[in-house]
Amino acid sequence: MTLKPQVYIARKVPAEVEDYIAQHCSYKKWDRLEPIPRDYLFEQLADCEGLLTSGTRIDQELLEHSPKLKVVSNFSVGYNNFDLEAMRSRRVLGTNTPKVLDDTVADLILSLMLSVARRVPELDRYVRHGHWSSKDDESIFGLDVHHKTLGIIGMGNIGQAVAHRGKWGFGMNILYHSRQRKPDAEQALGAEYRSKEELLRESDFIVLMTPLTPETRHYIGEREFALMKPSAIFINASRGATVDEAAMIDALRQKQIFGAGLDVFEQEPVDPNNPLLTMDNVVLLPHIGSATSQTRLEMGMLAARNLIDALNGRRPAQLVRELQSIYES
Ligand code: 8YV
Repeated sequence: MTLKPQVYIARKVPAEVEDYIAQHCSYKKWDRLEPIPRDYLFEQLADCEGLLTSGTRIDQELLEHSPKLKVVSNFSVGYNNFDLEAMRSRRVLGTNTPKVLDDTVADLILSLMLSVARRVPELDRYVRHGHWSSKDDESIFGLDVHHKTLGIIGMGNIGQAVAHRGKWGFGMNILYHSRQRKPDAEQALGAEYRSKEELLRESDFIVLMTPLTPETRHYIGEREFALMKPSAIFINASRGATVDEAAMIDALRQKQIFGAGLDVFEQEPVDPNNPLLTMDNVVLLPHIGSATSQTRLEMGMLAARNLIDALNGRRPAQLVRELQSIYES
Protein backbone atom coordinates (compact mmCIF):
# COMPACT_ATOMS: atom_id res chain seq x y z
CA MET A 1 0.00 0.00 0.00
CA THR A 2 1.40 3.40 -0.98
CA LEU A 3 1.25 6.06 1.68
CA LYS A 4 -0.81 9.12 0.93
CA PRO A 5 1.18 12.39 0.88
CA GLN A 6 0.80 14.59 3.95
CA VAL A 7 -0.64 18.05 3.31
CA TYR A 8 -1.73 21.03 5.37
CA ILE A 9 -4.92 22.96 4.57
CA ALA A 10 -4.23 26.38 6.06
CA ARG A 11 -7.63 27.99 5.40
CA LYS A 12 -11.31 27.15 5.45
CA VAL A 13 -12.38 25.21 2.37
CA PRO A 14 -15.80 23.93 1.21
CA ALA A 15 -16.65 20.41 2.46
CA GLU A 16 -16.52 18.97 -1.09
CA VAL A 17 -12.96 20.23 -1.45
CA GLU A 18 -11.90 18.66 1.84
CA ASP A 19 -13.54 15.35 0.85
CA TYR A 20 -11.68 15.36 -2.45
CA ILE A 21 -8.34 16.06 -0.74
CA ALA A 22 -9.08 13.30 1.81
CA GLN A 23 -9.36 10.74 -1.00
CA HIS A 24 -5.80 11.47 -2.13
CA CYS A 25 -3.89 12.83 0.86
CA SER A 26 -3.47 12.59 4.61
CA TYR A 27 -4.20 16.05 5.90
CA LYS A 28 -4.34 18.37 8.83
CA LYS A 29 -6.28 21.61 8.67
CA TRP A 30 -6.83 25.06 10.07
CA ASP A 31 -10.60 25.37 10.08
CA ARG A 32 -11.06 28.88 11.46
CA LEU A 33 -11.95 32.08 9.61
CA GLU A 34 -9.10 34.09 11.12
CA PRO A 35 -5.65 33.76 9.50
CA ILE A 36 -3.48 30.96 10.85
CA PRO A 37 -0.72 32.18 13.22
CA ARG A 38 2.62 31.85 11.48
CA ASP A 39 4.44 30.01 14.28
CA TYR A 40 1.65 27.46 14.52
CA LEU A 41 1.75 26.93 10.76
CA PHE A 42 5.52 26.41 10.90
CA GLU A 43 5.03 23.59 13.45
CA GLN A 44 2.39 21.96 11.27
CA LEU A 45 4.51 22.10 8.14
CA ALA A 46 7.42 20.05 9.50
CA ASP A 47 6.18 16.83 7.86
CA CYS A 48 4.09 18.22 4.97
CA GLU A 49 4.73 17.85 1.25
CA GLY A 50 1.87 20.09 0.23
CA LEU A 51 0.26 23.28 1.51
CA LEU A 52 -3.10 24.70 0.46
CA THR A 53 -3.44 28.33 1.45
CA SER A 54 -4.27 31.88 0.41
CA GLY A 55 -2.39 34.92 1.51
CA THR A 56 0.22 33.15 3.69
CA ARG A 57 3.62 34.64 2.86
CA ILE A 58 5.69 31.83 1.32
CA ASP A 59 9.21 33.02 1.98
CA GLN A 60 12.62 31.75 3.01
CA GLU A 61 11.59 31.53 6.68
CA LEU A 62 8.54 29.39 5.92
CA LEU A 63 10.52 27.17 3.57
CA GLU A 64 13.15 26.59 6.28
CA HIS A 65 10.37 25.19 8.49
CA SER A 66 9.04 22.96 5.70
CA PRO A 67 11.87 20.63 4.71
CA LYS A 68 9.57 18.27 2.78
CA LEU A 69 7.45 20.87 0.98
CA LYS A 70 7.01 20.29 -2.76
CA VAL A 71 4.02 22.44 -3.66
CA VAL A 72 2.06 25.44 -2.42
CA SER A 73 -1.43 25.58 -3.89
CA ASN A 74 -2.91 29.06 -3.59
CA PHE A 75 -6.69 29.23 -3.24
CA SER A 76 -6.68 32.55 -5.13
CA VAL A 77 -5.74 33.94 -8.49
CA GLY A 78 -3.30 36.47 -7.02
CA TYR A 79 0.00 35.07 -5.82
CA ASN A 80 1.76 38.13 -4.50
CA ASN A 81 2.21 36.11 -1.29
CA PHE A 82 4.82 33.97 -3.11
CA ASP A 83 8.48 34.88 -2.78
CA LEU A 84 9.13 33.51 -6.24
CA GLU A 85 12.91 33.62 -5.90
CA ALA A 86 12.90 31.66 -2.62
CA MET A 87 10.49 29.09 -4.04
CA ARG A 88 12.51 28.71 -7.25
CA SER A 89 15.74 28.11 -5.37
CA ARG A 90 14.08 25.46 -3.12
CA ARG A 91 12.27 24.03 -6.21
CA VAL A 92 8.87 24.37 -4.54
CA LEU A 93 6.05 24.55 -7.08
CA GLY A 94 3.36 27.24 -6.80
CA THR A 95 -0.14 27.12 -8.29
CA ASN A 96 -3.14 29.45 -8.38
CA THR A 97 -6.83 29.48 -9.42
CA PRO A 98 -7.34 31.67 -12.49
CA LYS A 99 -10.30 31.63 -14.92
CA VAL A 100 -12.94 30.05 -12.64
CA LEU A 101 -13.46 33.40 -10.87
CA ASP A 102 -13.33 35.78 -13.86
CA ASP A 103 -17.06 36.29 -14.34
CA THR A 104 -17.80 36.60 -10.63
CA VAL A 105 -15.12 39.25 -10.09
CA ALA A 106 -16.19 41.08 -13.26
CA ASP A 107 -19.81 41.14 -12.02
CA LEU A 108 -18.62 42.71 -8.77
CA ILE A 109 -16.58 45.34 -10.62
CA LEU A 110 -19.63 46.34 -12.64
CA SER A 111 -21.64 46.62 -9.43
CA LEU A 112 -18.97 48.94 -7.99
CA MET A 113 -19.02 51.09 -11.14
CA LEU A 114 -22.82 51.40 -10.98
CA SER A 115 -22.87 51.94 -7.22
CA VAL A 116 -20.37 54.80 -7.31
CA ALA A 117 -21.81 56.44 -10.42
CA ARG A 118 -25.42 56.38 -9.18
CA ARG A 119 -24.38 56.79 -5.52
CA VAL A 120 -26.41 53.73 -4.49
CA PRO A 121 -25.04 53.06 -0.96
CA GLU A 122 -24.93 56.78 -0.13
CA LEU A 123 -28.55 57.29 -1.20
CA ASP A 124 -29.61 54.08 0.54
CA ARG A 125 -28.23 55.62 3.77
CA TYR A 126 -30.04 58.86 2.88
CA VAL A 127 -33.43 57.12 2.69
CA ARG A 128 -32.79 55.09 5.84
CA HIS A 129 -32.03 58.35 7.68
CA GLY A 130 -35.49 59.65 6.81
CA HIS A 131 -34.51 61.99 3.96
CA TRP A 132 -36.55 62.36 0.81
CA SER A 133 -35.86 65.33 -1.33
CA SER A 134 -37.59 66.37 -4.54
CA LYS A 135 -36.70 64.04 -7.35
CA ASP A 136 -35.44 67.12 -9.17
CA ASP A 137 -32.88 67.91 -6.47
CA GLU A 138 -29.57 67.90 -8.31
CA SER A 139 -27.68 67.21 -5.09
CA ILE A 140 -28.75 63.57 -5.37
CA PHE A 141 -27.97 63.18 -9.06
CA GLY A 142 -25.30 60.77 -10.21
CA LEU A 143 -23.40 60.05 -13.40
CA ASP A 144 -24.31 57.86 -16.36
CA VAL A 145 -22.50 54.62 -17.03
CA HIS A 146 -23.87 53.69 -20.45
CA HIS A 147 -21.96 54.82 -23.51
CA LYS A 148 -19.10 56.23 -21.39
CA THR A 149 -15.42 55.38 -21.82
CA LEU A 150 -14.15 52.47 -19.74
CA GLY A 151 -10.37 52.27 -19.30
CA ILE A 152 -9.00 48.96 -18.05
CA ILE A 153 -5.47 48.69 -16.71
CA GLY A 154 -4.43 45.01 -16.76
CA MET A 155 -6.30 43.34 -19.59
CA GLY A 156 -6.01 39.73 -18.37
CA ASN A 157 -8.95 37.35 -18.10
CA ILE A 158 -10.81 39.46 -15.53
CA GLY A 159 -10.07 42.72 -17.34
CA GLN A 160 -11.50 41.24 -20.53
CA ALA A 161 -14.61 39.97 -18.71
CA VAL A 162 -15.16 43.54 -17.42
CA ALA A 163 -14.63 44.93 -20.93
CA HIS A 164 -17.15 42.45 -22.33
CA ARG A 165 -19.80 43.59 -19.86
CA GLY A 166 -19.05 47.26 -20.46
CA LYS A 167 -19.19 46.85 -24.22
CA TRP A 168 -22.20 44.57 -24.62
CA GLY A 169 -24.18 45.49 -21.52
CA PHE A 170 -23.66 49.25 -21.46
CA GLY A 171 -22.47 50.21 -24.94
CA MET A 172 -19.23 51.55 -23.47
CA ASN A 173 -16.18 52.51 -25.43
CA ILE A 174 -13.27 50.33 -24.24
CA LEU A 175 -9.66 51.47 -23.75
CA TYR A 176 -6.97 49.32 -22.18
CA HIS A 177 -3.40 49.34 -21.02
CA SER A 178 -1.53 46.10 -20.42
CA ARG A 179 1.98 44.65 -20.48
CA GLN A 180 1.10 43.06 -23.80
CA ARG A 181 -1.25 44.04 -26.59
CA LYS A 182 -4.39 41.86 -26.74
CA PRO A 183 -5.32 41.46 -30.42
CA ASP A 184 -8.30 39.21 -29.56
CA ALA A 185 -9.83 41.83 -27.28
CA GLU A 186 -9.12 44.52 -29.84
CA GLN A 187 -10.98 42.54 -32.44
CA ALA A 188 -13.85 41.16 -30.37
CA LEU A 189 -14.56 44.25 -28.24
CA GLY A 190 -13.14 47.04 -30.35
CA ALA A 191 -10.85 47.71 -27.36
CA GLU A 192 -8.21 50.32 -28.13
CA TYR A 193 -4.72 50.23 -26.63
CA ARG A 194 -3.54 53.40 -24.89
CA SER A 195 -0.47 54.41 -22.93
CA LYS A 196 -1.16 54.57 -19.19
CA GLU A 197 -1.27 58.38 -19.32
CA GLU A 198 -3.61 58.53 -22.31
CA LEU A 199 -5.95 56.03 -20.71
CA LEU A 200 -6.09 58.03 -17.45
CA ARG A 201 -6.84 61.27 -19.30
CA GLU A 202 -9.53 59.84 -21.59
CA SER A 203 -11.47 57.41 -19.37
CA ASP A 204 -14.69 58.04 -17.44
CA PHE A 205 -14.25 54.78 -15.51
CA ILE A 206 -10.79 53.45 -14.67
CA VAL A 207 -10.63 49.84 -13.55
CA LEU A 208 -7.33 48.67 -12.09
CA MET A 209 -6.93 44.92 -12.50
CA THR A 210 -3.18 44.48 -12.59
CA PRO A 211 -1.47 41.82 -10.43
CA LEU A 212 0.66 43.12 -7.54
CA THR A 213 4.36 42.74 -8.33
CA PRO A 214 7.38 44.86 -7.31
CA GLU A 215 6.81 46.85 -10.56
CA THR A 216 3.11 47.56 -9.91
CA ARG A 217 3.38 48.61 -6.25
CA HIS A 218 1.79 52.12 -6.09
CA TYR A 219 1.21 51.95 -9.84
CA ILE A 220 -1.51 54.58 -9.38
CA GLY A 221 -0.45 57.53 -7.23
CA GLU A 222 -0.53 61.32 -7.04
CA ARG A 223 0.67 61.84 -10.62
CA GLU A 224 -1.90 59.39 -12.00
CA PHE A 225 -4.86 60.82 -10.04
CA ALA A 226 -3.89 64.29 -11.30
CA LEU A 227 -4.28 63.06 -14.89
CA MET A 228 -7.84 61.77 -14.37
CA LYS A 229 -10.98 63.77 -15.24
CA PRO A 230 -12.83 65.46 -12.33
CA SER A 231 -15.79 63.23 -13.29
CA ALA A 232 -13.67 60.02 -13.30
CA ILE A 233 -14.61 56.99 -11.23
CA PHE A 234 -11.74 54.80 -10.08
CA ILE A 235 -12.22 51.11 -9.25
CA ASN A 236 -9.66 48.83 -7.60
CA ALA A 237 -10.36 45.10 -7.21
CA SER A 238 -6.77 43.88 -7.67
CA ARG A 239 -4.62 44.40 -4.56
CA GLY A 240 -4.61 47.41 -2.26
CA ALA A 241 -0.90 48.05 -2.67
CA THR A 242 -1.21 48.70 -6.43
CA VAL A 243 -2.54 52.11 -5.36
CA ASP A 244 -0.94 54.78 -3.20
CA GLU A 245 -3.92 54.98 -0.84
CA ALA A 246 -2.85 58.29 0.75
CA ALA A 247 -2.68 59.89 -2.71
CA MET A 248 -6.11 58.45 -3.56
CA ILE A 249 -7.60 59.85 -0.34
CA ASP A 250 -6.20 63.31 -1.21
CA ALA A 251 -7.61 63.09 -4.75
CA LEU A 252 -11.05 62.11 -3.38
CA ARG A 253 -11.01 64.83 -0.72
CA GLN A 254 -10.05 67.51 -3.20
CA LYS A 255 -12.72 66.26 -5.64
CA GLN A 256 -9.97 65.71 -8.18
CA ILE A 257 -12.07 62.67 -9.19
CA PHE A 258 -15.78 61.93 -8.69
CA GLY A 259 -15.43 58.80 -6.62
CA ALA A 260 -13.92 55.37 -6.07
CA GLY A 261 -15.12 51.80 -5.65
CA LEU A 262 -12.71 49.67 -3.65
CA ASP A 263 -12.69 45.98 -2.88
CA VAL A 264 -9.06 45.99 -1.67
CA PHE A 265 -6.98 48.17 0.65
CA GLU A 266 -3.35 48.71 1.56
CA GLN A 267 -4.16 47.41 5.01
CA GLU A 268 -6.74 44.63 5.40
CA PRO A 269 -8.82 44.55 7.53
CA VAL A 270 -9.24 48.31 7.04
CA ASP A 271 -7.98 50.38 9.97
CA PRO A 272 -10.98 51.89 11.83
CA ASN A 273 -9.28 55.31 11.51
CA ASN A 274 -8.90 55.09 7.74
CA PRO A 275 -10.33 58.39 6.35
CA LEU A 276 -12.04 56.44 3.55
CA LEU A 277 -14.57 55.22 6.13
CA THR A 278 -15.98 58.72 6.54
CA MET A 279 -16.18 59.66 2.86
CA ASP A 280 -19.42 59.61 0.89
CA ASN A 281 -17.90 59.45 -2.58
CA VAL A 282 -16.48 55.95 -2.07
CA VAL A 283 -18.04 52.49 -2.00
CA LEU A 284 -16.04 50.06 0.15
CA LEU A 285 -16.20 46.28 0.18
CA PRO A 286 -14.36 43.72 2.36
CA HIS A 287 -12.34 42.00 -0.43
CA ILE A 288 -15.21 39.93 -1.80
CA GLY A 289 -14.36 39.86 -5.51
CA SER A 290 -14.74 36.09 -5.83
CA ALA A 291 -17.02 35.56 -2.82
CA THR A 292 -19.94 33.49 -4.06
CA SER A 293 -20.45 29.88 -2.93
CA GLN A 294 -20.33 28.58 -6.49
CA THR A 295 -17.11 30.34 -7.41
CA ARG A 296 -15.37 29.54 -4.13
CA LEU A 297 -16.24 25.87 -4.68
CA GLU A 298 -14.75 25.98 -8.18
CA MET A 299 -11.65 27.76 -6.90
CA GLY A 300 -11.29 25.23 -4.08
CA MET A 301 -11.63 22.24 -6.41
CA LEU A 302 -9.07 23.72 -8.79
CA ALA A 303 -6.69 24.40 -5.89
CA ALA A 304 -7.14 20.80 -4.69
CA ARG A 305 -6.51 19.36 -8.16
CA ASN A 306 -3.39 21.51 -8.55
CA LEU A 307 -2.11 20.25 -5.19
CA ILE A 308 -2.80 16.58 -5.84
CA ASP A 309 -1.46 16.61 -9.39
CA ALA A 310 1.79 18.21 -8.26
CA LEU A 311 2.20 15.66 -5.44
CA ASN A 312 1.61 12.82 -7.87
CA GLY A 313 4.22 14.03 -10.33
CA ARG A 314 1.70 15.35 -12.86
CA ARG A 315 2.00 18.89 -14.18
CA PRO A 316 -0.63 20.94 -12.34
CA ALA A 317 -3.04 22.77 -14.67
CA GLN A 318 -2.33 26.15 -13.09
CA LEU A 319 1.33 26.27 -12.29
CA VAL A 320 2.29 29.95 -11.98
CA ARG A 321 4.24 31.25 -14.96
CA GLU A 322 7.34 32.32 -13.00
CA LEU A 323 7.82 28.83 -11.51
CA GLN A 324 7.30 26.76 -14.66
CA SER A 325 11.05 26.47 -15.13
CA ILE A 326 11.24 24.24 -11.99
CA TYR A 327 9.01 21.72 -13.64
CA GLU A 328 10.79 21.89 -16.94
CA SER A 329 14.36 21.53 -15.64
C1 8YV B 1 -9.35 35.11 -2.97
C2 8YV B 1 -8.17 36.94 -4.21
O1 8YV B 1 -10.57 35.60 -3.46
O2 8YV B 1 -8.25 35.32 -5.88
C3 8YV B 1 -7.65 36.27 -5.38
O3 8YV B 1 -6.60 36.70 -5.84
O4 8YV B 1 -8.30 38.11 -4.22
C4 8YV B 1 -8.41 36.22 -2.94
O5 8YV B 1 -8.86 37.09 -1.97
C5 8YV B 1 -9.45 34.50 -1.59
O6 8YV B 1 -8.26 33.89 -1.28
C6 8YV B 1 -10.50 33.49 -1.48
O7 8YV B 1 -10.70 33.24 -0.12
